[in-house]
Amino acid sequence: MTQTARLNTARLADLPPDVARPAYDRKAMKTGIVHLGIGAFHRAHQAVYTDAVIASGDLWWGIVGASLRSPDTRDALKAQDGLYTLAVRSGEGEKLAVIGAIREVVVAPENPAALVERMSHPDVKVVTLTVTEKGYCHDPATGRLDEKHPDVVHDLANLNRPRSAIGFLAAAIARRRSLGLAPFTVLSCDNLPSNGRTLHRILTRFAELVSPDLGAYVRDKIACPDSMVDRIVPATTDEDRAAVAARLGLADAWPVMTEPFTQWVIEDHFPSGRPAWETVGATLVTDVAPYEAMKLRLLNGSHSAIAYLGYLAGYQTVSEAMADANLASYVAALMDDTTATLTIPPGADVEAYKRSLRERFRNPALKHRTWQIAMDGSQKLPQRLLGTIRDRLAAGSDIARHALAVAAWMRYVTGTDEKGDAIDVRDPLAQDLAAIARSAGGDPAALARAIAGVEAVFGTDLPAEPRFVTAVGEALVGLYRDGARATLASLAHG
Ligand code: CS2
Repeated sequence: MTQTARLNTARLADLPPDVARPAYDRKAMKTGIVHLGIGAFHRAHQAVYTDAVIASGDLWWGIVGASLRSPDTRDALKAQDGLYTLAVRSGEGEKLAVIGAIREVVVAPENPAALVERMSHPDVKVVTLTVTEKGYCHDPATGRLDEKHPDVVHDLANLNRPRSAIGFLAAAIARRRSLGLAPFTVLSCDNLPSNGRTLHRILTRFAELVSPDLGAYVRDKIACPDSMVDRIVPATTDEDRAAVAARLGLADAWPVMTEPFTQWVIEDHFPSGRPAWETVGATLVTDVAPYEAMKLRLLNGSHSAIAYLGYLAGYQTVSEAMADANLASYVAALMDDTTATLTIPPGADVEAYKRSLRERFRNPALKHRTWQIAMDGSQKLPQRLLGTIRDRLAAGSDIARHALAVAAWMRYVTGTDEKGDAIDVRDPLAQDLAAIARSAGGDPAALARAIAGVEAVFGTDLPAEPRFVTAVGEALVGLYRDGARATLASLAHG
């Protein structure tokens, strides 16, 4: 059997007619953007908007993507000249488009100086980031730089060969400044609260620790606009690769799978210029905060609740979990509880938004694993669930539903599921949390109190708040006694 030929520039013309492809001169593109963290999410979101801007005739905005850890994406895309397939899936079928915006992928650990050089090129106007919550080397409860983080300690001592996104940004900002180049704008596209402001605070502090002078420069000269990004992008599986290859008639080592919905709201503050993303569907605004809180608390908050409760209930994917009527009605009620804490963005219909979220979660064509969303909960809970809990406590409202989601996370991070099988817990605090679980000796109320004491997640206020500790304790006792399915059933019918 002959091997299927690989997707690349020379084969674009062989694609079936219903597959969209770049119709612009890729060789004429400049590199206006360097992206840190070139995972599936970037390739299904920002790169797609940017591809559309380039297709409209502005060739300035080609992207150099950087992997801060593994060479996998570079290895996949190199033989494809940076081309890859975007597969948009819904119950009605699948649409494929080959995306051409990525010019090159570099692997930071192989040659950190080369990435700093790319970022220091005069053509670069914007550096975008999707490095996940934990990539900010911060304390999730306070949003401040974690000065003891091993990568921060390393990068402060070795700024000529950084490891972290923060280290690369500081090194490239310093280099551009020494070359007399205008600074780039840094656009965070991660699910952090006030992601631009948070990044600016973290980066300024890091730069101050390099030198007071660099600290002042970052504080005064580096723009970090806020942005809200939204598109569900499950990890690509081998089954997905095979299905895409069958349709393309060509092999793509790393297509990205996503849903029809996409949204990008960006604070319009780019002193060095930016792509005209507003011409291809993005919304440029002066204040992202209400959009971001609505999305983080409603979409991501519900996602995390579905991930932990769904996983414990034995559901592999979000759509499978949403097919459990009791879980679905809990999610609807959780969203209603959250709504009271939100400032609704101008013109938004929050009830329609909530309905559309539930519809998206039910998309049967997306195999979005509960395990994938469950990752890094210690970094996600504060902005997804704990802010809502704080606001509801301040208003004197009941927090039982949100406390149940937090309790499900606590049970999940003990590392043992309801059948007694091990859970592969991926979280920077996994070991600490497992040790706390062992010391609680199987008593759920003690476990809830002990985990609620983890300051990096819960701050200093929530552990001292009896209404919080009691609600989470009761929920965890119930989860251990009855299991997730029965707990959700009694909520729905009780
Ligand atoms: C998810 C998000 O994995 C997760 O934690 O909640 O990646 C979610 O799919 C996106 O934020 C949707 O925009």
